[in-house]
Amino acid sequence: MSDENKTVENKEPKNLSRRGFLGASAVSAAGIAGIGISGIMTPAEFAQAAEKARNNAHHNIGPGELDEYYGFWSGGHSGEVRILGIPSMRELMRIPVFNIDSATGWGLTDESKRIKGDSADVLCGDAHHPHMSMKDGRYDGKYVFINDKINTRVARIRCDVMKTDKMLSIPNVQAIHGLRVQKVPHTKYVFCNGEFRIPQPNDGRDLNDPSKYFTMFNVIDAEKMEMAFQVIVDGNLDNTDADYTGRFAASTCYNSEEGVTLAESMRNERDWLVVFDIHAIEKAVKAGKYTTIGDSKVPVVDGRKKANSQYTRYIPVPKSPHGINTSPDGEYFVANGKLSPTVTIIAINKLPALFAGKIKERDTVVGEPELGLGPLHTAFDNRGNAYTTLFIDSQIAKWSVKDAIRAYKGEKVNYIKQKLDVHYQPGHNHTTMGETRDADGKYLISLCKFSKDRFLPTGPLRAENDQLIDISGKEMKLVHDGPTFAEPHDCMIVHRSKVKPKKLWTRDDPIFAATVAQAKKDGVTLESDNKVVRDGKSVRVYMTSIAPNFGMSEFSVKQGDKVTVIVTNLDQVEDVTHGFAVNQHGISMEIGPQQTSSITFDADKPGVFWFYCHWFCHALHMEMRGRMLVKKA
Ligand code: RUQ
Ligand code: CUA
Repeated sequence: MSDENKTVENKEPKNLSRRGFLGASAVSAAGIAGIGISGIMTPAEFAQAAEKARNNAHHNIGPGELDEYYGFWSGGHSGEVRILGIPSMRELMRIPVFNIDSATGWGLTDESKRIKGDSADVLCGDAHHPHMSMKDGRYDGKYVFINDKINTRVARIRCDVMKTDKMLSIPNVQAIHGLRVQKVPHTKYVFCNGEFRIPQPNDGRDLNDPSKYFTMFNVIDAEKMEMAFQVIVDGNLDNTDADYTGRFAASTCYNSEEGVTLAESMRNERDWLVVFDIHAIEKAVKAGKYTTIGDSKVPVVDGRKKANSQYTRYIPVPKSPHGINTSPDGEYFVANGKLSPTVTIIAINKLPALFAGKIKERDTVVGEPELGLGPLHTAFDNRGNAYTTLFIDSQIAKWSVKDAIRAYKGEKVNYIKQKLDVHYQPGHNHTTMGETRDADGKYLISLCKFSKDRFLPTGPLRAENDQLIDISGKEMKLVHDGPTFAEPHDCMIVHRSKVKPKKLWTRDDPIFAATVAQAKKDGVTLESDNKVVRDGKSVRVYMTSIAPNFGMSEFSVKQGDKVTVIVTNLDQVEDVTHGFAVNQHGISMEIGPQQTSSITFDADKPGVFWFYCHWFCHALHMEMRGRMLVKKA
């Protein structure tokens, strides 16, 4: 890297379109022109040619070209979140969240441990549902929230730096599963479900008395990342979604039987959708009408049927519903049947009457189309169509919401428009911008749990298959197979215009503010000083980095010291990240341009230990190293 590369380049991001984003329009125009040369096309021929060009063009993003959308993929039990470019399906980045990550040091660095807080020692997670914060029902590009089902946590990713910046353990529940954000007026709250019922209090006294078990709906203050309140419910809670008025959220329940075994939880022909009146609950909490559980100070209200409250209503729906999705026009909740071949359409504008006691629960149901076997999740376009995954049938059913409602009224209409085979057993699906008012009906992702024969076999464990489907035309067209590692559980797709990532860190970033504050106390200027500060047995080693050098080529400590190495990357060049790794100590971290990172370890072995930079940064990257000298105690 020459010196000119090291000059400050802190201009506004380049206009993406300058890259000659070869969207569908350019290629389709070329394709159509090619066909058209031999003669004048009839409208039918033109339509056919346009269709063909569309099929060939949309997802074809060439080398050096940029995608139109960011896709945020949950990594399931790998515990991370991944960013994909859509429609190319290229993986752009991995964001470690609940896992530990060797490359970035997530879970090892002092900054990440501070962010993980009380769960700093928990090294795994099951990340299901990534959802971006919104304003007026549209993505605002600020945060992505993600749940951890294994350890009952919710984390937040800051989209300017694409790093996890907050993590919260949810008290008094187990297995946070469904997670969505309040869409309107903005994401004040994150809603998330405790899936499994547990004894309350869960202190060993009522292990085997299921009548003492319950679970709760959890509401988090999105900006503070603190609990706002919890709502006790009957049954259990699976998935959730919010409406476009800001008043309601709804969660599916597959265990209305309140059983603790599979057989017990499958007895009923109908389970339910529980609808929460967020405004009523907020009001009660403000008025102090709540209780608390154990040591937790979180306000808890009772939304069980027997409490006869204004907080909840339970709408019966066929057997073991799973996904719940709000249509982007704000009109309907669609609950997906799982063990029933149907989905249930609930009119959101009837919910105020239900809460006012003017109509009955089932009066809110305006459609119950039969779609096929194992409906799990539904996505939407901007033309009134819904797309439902059929797990057992390995298909996506495309259907018209309006026609399904007409059919429910008794009209003879075929609401199913197409069924497309996917490969195989789809769980979630997601359309471009489809969970917002900006649904654009261009692409659909089908997250298939099995790939079987679609890829070269890799031993007993196989990739999963994320399929890209073009839905912009009359018919759904499968255009790409995307093998992925365990387990893209869910995803969401955001137009690139909504996301504004930084090129460099800012020196006052809150992610490393505590480290900066410590340096101040130690009288260290991070941007220039290279020195060792001793504080009893605690030793803080401050160094800078600028390609291809660390500010220190060696430092000395004593056996038995607790050593914290704090590295400040002075490079101001886009994309020049350094690393810091220490031999034989399990120490590894990333230091992005202008970032400060720190990591703490015990110097328990006397001797010479090399430290080095492990992010390839310069022609002399291999030489970017030094010695830690540990004197014998
Ligand atoms: S759930 S496959 Cu964890 Cu999102 Cu439906
Ligand atoms: Cu710095 Cu490699």
